[in-house]
Amino acid sequence: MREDVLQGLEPRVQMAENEVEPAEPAPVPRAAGEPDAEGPMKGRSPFGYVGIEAVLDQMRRKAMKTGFEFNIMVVGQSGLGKSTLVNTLFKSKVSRKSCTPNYEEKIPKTVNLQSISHVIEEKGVKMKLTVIDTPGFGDQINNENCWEPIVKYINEQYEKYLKEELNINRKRRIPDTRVHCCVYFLPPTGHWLRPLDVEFMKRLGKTVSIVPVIAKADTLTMEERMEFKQRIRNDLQAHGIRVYPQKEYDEDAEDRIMNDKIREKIPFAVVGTDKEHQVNGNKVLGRKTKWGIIEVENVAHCEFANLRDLLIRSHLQDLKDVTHNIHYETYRVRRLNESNANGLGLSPLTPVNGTAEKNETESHL
Ligand SMILES: Nc1nc2c(ncn2[C@@H]2O[C@H](COP(=O)(O)OP(=O)(O)O)[C@@H](O)[C@H]2O)c(=O)[nH]1
Ligand SMILES: [Mg+2]
Repeated sequence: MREDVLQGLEPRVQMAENEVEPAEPAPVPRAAGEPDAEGPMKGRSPFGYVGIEAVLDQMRRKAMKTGFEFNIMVVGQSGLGKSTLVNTLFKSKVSRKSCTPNYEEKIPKTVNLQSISHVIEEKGVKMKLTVIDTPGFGDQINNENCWEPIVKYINEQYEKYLKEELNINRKRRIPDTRVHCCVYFLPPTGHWLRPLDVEFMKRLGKTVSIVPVIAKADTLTMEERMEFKQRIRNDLQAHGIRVYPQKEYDEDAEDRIMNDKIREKIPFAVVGTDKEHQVNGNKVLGRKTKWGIIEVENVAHCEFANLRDLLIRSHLQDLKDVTHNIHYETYRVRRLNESNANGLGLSPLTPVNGTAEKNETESHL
């Protein structure tokens, strides 16, 4: 056979002639005119390379086309810088700042949940980011049960997803409103976890991935920060509170090493800002103080960059996976068991509100 014919049309036959006969029969040669599926591999040994790695490109292209959803909840007292930090994280006005100037007057009667969605696009990748703000949390003198609306909201999103999954004509892509991460803001007191913090993280830790942060860390000295962080870690351990990333969800040794580094640093002492300043001729995000400019993204100044890297650059997909495979799965199993125990089968799920309240009561026992 002529070389050009072999190359263009029957590469496998050519190899069989030139090399050792393969153990398995060579695949049927493509007919003339059929597209060359081997693309860049033409001319190389077809037995040495299959091209499976190209699936990564396919996944990437698909993911870019469909985009993805990420839902982040911020919890903490008013004025701790929640809105500012979310804006700093996504470098845009994604979270509404409180506009009422008088602090006393803006305290709402109850915790009031607000969710705002934005589509953020960077280098062709689209992300639908939803920020769920919880104004009013911990603002009252008696904060008993102020976590209830939050538990209710989280469970309602699981219930919505479950209902969609159980639908006979279910959507190909179920809209995902589940909370993938809950950033819990600790006031920079420099003391210990308050009973409210313990209660909140204890109750919510098994339902959602919690990332605690020390808010407005610029108000503490470096020594105070280190001490406060250590005390918080001790308190978390003493109360059996598991925050993200949990040791038991590490998938392998590599995960463990990476996550151990994060666990050593938790809670991140963060500073947020919406202002840029000139430092050595460069524009940086920072807060101007009497002592100079605190650069938000400089790891020598605060741990904002560590938080950003965890939430967006290194663990975003893992947060989604943990939400789906662990928190949602726990919810799903419990709900399906409940339905079976009631002899109702799967379909007649109680309405979202009723269910959420029921689960909420259970989780408070
Ligand atoms: N010192 C300091 N002030 C901050 C920080 N982040 C936000 N603030 C200020 O604190 C006030 C309340 O911030 P805001 O984001 O509205 O708090 P939220 O009520 O928790 O959403 C604003 O005046 C912010 O400029 C921070 O990291 N350090
Ligand atoms: Mg706010």
